[in-house]
Order: sequence, then C-alpha cells, then structure tokens
Amino acid sequence: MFCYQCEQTYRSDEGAGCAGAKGMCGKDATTADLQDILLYVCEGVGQYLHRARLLGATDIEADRFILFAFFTTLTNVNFNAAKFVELIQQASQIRDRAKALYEDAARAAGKSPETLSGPASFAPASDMAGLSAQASEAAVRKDAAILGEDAVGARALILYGLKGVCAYAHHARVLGEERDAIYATVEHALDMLAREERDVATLLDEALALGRANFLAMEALDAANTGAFGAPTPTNVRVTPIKGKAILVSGHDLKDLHAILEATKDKGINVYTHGEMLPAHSYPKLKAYPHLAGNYGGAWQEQQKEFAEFPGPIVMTSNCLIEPQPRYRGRIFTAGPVGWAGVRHIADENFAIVAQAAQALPGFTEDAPEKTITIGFGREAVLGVADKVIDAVKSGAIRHFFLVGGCDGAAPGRNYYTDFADEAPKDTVILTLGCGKYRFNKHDFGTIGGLPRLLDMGQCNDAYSALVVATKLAEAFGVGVNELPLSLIVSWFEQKAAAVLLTLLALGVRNVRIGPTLPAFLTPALVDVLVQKFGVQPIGDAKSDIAASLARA
Ligand code: FS2
Ligand code: SF4
Repeated sequence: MFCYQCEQTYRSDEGAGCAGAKGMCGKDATTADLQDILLYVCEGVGQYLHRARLLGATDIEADRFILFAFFTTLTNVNFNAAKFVELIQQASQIRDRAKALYEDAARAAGKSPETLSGPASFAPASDMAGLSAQASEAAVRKDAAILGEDAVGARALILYGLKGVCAYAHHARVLGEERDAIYATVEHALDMLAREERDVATLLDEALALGRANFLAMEALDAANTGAFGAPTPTNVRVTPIKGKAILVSGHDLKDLHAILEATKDKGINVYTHGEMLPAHSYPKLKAYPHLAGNYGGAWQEQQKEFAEFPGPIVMTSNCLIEPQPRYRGRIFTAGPVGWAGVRHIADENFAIVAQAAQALPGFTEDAPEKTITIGFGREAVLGVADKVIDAVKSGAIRHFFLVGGCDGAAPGRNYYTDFADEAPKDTVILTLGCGKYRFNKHDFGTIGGLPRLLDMGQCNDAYSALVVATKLAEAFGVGVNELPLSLIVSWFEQKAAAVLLTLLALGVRNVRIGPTLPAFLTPALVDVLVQKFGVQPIGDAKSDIAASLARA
C-alpha cells in the first residue's frame, strides 16, 4: 500500500506516506490496494463516458456510481476490503456498459470508435487475492519515474479534489439535486488521469476546474439540504444528555438523520447528533422533531472514548469513522458509503433495527444539567442581519471577520485554531464551519453589535454559505471579496477540504492560511505555485497571524 491523501499521513525525514501493513487511520494494506484498483477502474469508466458525452450520449447511473465509489475511498469512510471487491466487479461491469455506450454513439455518428488503453483495458481479477496481486498496476505513484514528482503531485491534487467533489455531489444526489456539469467535469478529470497527462500547468487548470465543479456540488448540496429541511436558523442546542433511551448519529448525511428520526418517532427514544451532524439542529424540518434531543461529544477523533460511554446505538452516516472498539462494536452501525468488516450496515435507510437496539440498551439514567450552544448561522440567517453587520463594520464596531474553519484531526498543532479563535480581538467576528470548531465552540466569545461573536455556519460543505455571504457583503461594500476585512484560516484533514481549497482558489480568493501542515503530496514547486499565484500561506503562530491579518486589512 501507499497512501498520502490526508493530513495525518505518516511523515518521516525520508518522506511522507502511509505504507506497510496499515495506515495511520487504521486502513489495512489490502483495503488500500483495493481502493486504488477501484479508482483505476473508475478512470476507465471515465475514459468511455467522457468520449460518449462528446458524442451526446450519457449514462447517469454510471456517473452516480462513480460518486459513490469515490466517496467510499475518502479518509475514514470504508475499511471493509470485501466491499471493495464487490465495488470493483460492479465498476468493471459499468465500464463495459460505458464502452458500449461510447462505441454505439461513435458508430451512430459515422466514426470508428477509438481503442482505449490503460484503465479502460485493465482486467481486474475476480477475487481478493488476485486483485491484491494487481495492486502495483493501479498504485497512485506507479508512474512517478516517468511522469516526474511535480506531475504526480498535481495528479494527486486532482484525484483527491475529485474525491471531495464526489462526496459532496453524492450527498446532494441522495436528496434529489444533481448537476450535469459536475458529471461532465468528473468524467473529464478521470479521462485526464487515465491518459497520464504530465504537463503541470494543464493539470493545475484541471484542478481549478474541479474547484469550480465543487462550488456547484456545494451549491447543489445547499439546495438539497435547504430544499428538504428548510434554511438553517439560529438555534440553541442542548449539549448535555437527557434521561431516556438514546441513539447517536454521526457523519454528514441529513437524509439518514431524517430517516432515523422517522424510525424513532413516538417511541420514547432521544436522538443525539455527533460531530458534523451538529448543524442538523438548525434545519426547521429536522428540529421540528421533539426527540432530536441534543448534541453529544465533540469531533470525530474523540469517538472511541465518546462512543464507548454513549449508552445506546451509534450510526455513522459518512466520515469520519475510526476502528470501532470492543466496548461498542456490537452497537455501532454504518450507512451509505461507510463500512467496517463485521459492523452491521444499514441498507435502504431501514433504521428500524437501530430503534430496536436503542430499546434494548439502557440509555441515559438521569438528566445532566442543561447547557446549550448557539448554531445555525447559515447564509440566510447572516444575510438576514446584513444591514446590522454592514452598519457595525462602517461604525468600526466590527473591525474584521475571521473564518476559522475546516476539518479536525488528532495531530499536534491543531490547538493553533483554538488559540486563534481565543486570541482574536473582541472587535472581530469569528465565522466557523466544519468539525474543527469543536475545539472552541463551547467557549464564551460574547457578542458584538447585538450578534454573537462566534457564528457557526454549519458543516464543512457549508463553506458555500460562507462564500455566498462574502460575495454579498463584497457587493454591499462595492469591493471584491479579497478587499473585505475578512481572513480565511483553514484547517484541512481529508479530501473534502482539498476540494474546498480548490474552490477558493478557482474563485480567486487569496491569502488563505492553511494548516496544520501542507498536503504531503504537494511538491515544493507546487507549493510555490500556490504561494506565488494564490497567496496561500501556511499557518504560523496564532498571535502573529492575527496581527498580520489585521495589518493587511
Ligand atoms: Fe470532519 Fe471528518 Fe466534515 Fe471532514 S468529520 S474531518 O470528514 O468532512 O469535517
Ligand atoms: Fe494514511 Fe490518511 Fe491514507 Fe489513512 S487515509 S492510509 S492515514 S494517508
């Protein structure tokens, strides 16, 4: 195995990347190799779909499969090797279908179809042992000696950005929002990876195209979530347990949460959110369920302790899963793209089994003293008070906005974000989103101009909301987004964050500070492009970065 897709990848003086028997996340070598093969076969699907599309023929089921397949390979999503054997066989069949689609379309247009090589003609073995023996053919750095390190790094940026786009687009799709332009970009990127493009400028252009597609994916997801459940509104969420039976729901999938709320309605079971599911409490049609009782625990990396202590079943609807421990392995369930060998998987939103498990478990035996936090500052809520915000900026009451957001992780150095939020001067507003906020979202930041100083905009994908707010404020002030008194301080961990970064770059947002470390797959020359062309900066010391941001404004 070799994997260097996430921030917690193994690093040493010799270089970075998880290799050997297991990655830092717990992904074993067999699963990692099978994930590479799945993505490689998907590149073959993309080769045919891309060409078929140019001839006017599309296969939306194949596109949907690609979204799901890519999502399973994100960090902390699916660790079940057997699932990947199944997905590879499915991908191979879909590739045959895409090939027929392309060849028929070519013949109908009076052209002779191309004979494609590489992933299009790769023949995956039918079992795990056979596939494992083929791993080197699909490895992420297989052509490093031919392509060169900079091209390999830029290709990795595309591959991992693509994973983020696919994850967001999948979440939107399950709620009925799809964008054909996203599928076209995904197919184009897969074809580019398949044909071993090595020109770094071309590859970086493709990465920016993915950034634009990711903006569409986040827009589609915003439309999906708000269309299904209403626009988030400021909401006080209880963060302490209530006596009674309980289910904990983690991950990002609001549709699954909704299905769980339905399956537990009037059954005397309280549903708690965990991690990135916290923003669910701010959606009117979800908070209307009285048994959506509160939020429990913090960010994903605390789950082994928190899940062990939770007195009911737990459902993981998306990342971030880490190895279920014996104390709760029998009462954790996976759904959607998530998987772990031996852990029960819920197919077709059949959450009745989770409700039964909750009835059989003790639940909380007493009420904890009530404590709440305020969330729900999505784009509508913030723009609803835009006049107040603009007046406060004009009067000098608000001096600067910091968006301190993104993914969290267990690595040292992530206290920077807490320090940053805590040290930000009292006349500044902190916007936050993603799971990184758990490090500081229970701190008291006070208010400013009648608004809370900490505005929680939601999940990592709600970077869309932040971009809409920034764009509207820029319009109101008659300046560009880069001229606003706004600094972006991003914590990255996995591939959705890589996609969001590409979106920011594609939209021309400059001077983004990123940390706690830079992606290991970026070579010094690629980092230099990001620094020179886009003003991307690695994080430094919180106090100095605050001072530098305020001095620039
Ligand atoms: Fe956090 Fe994990 Fe949200 Fe990331 S729960 S690091 O997948 O997407 O953020
Ligand atoms: Fe390592 Fe991250 Fe890959 Fe896991 S996902 S194997 S931690 S680089």
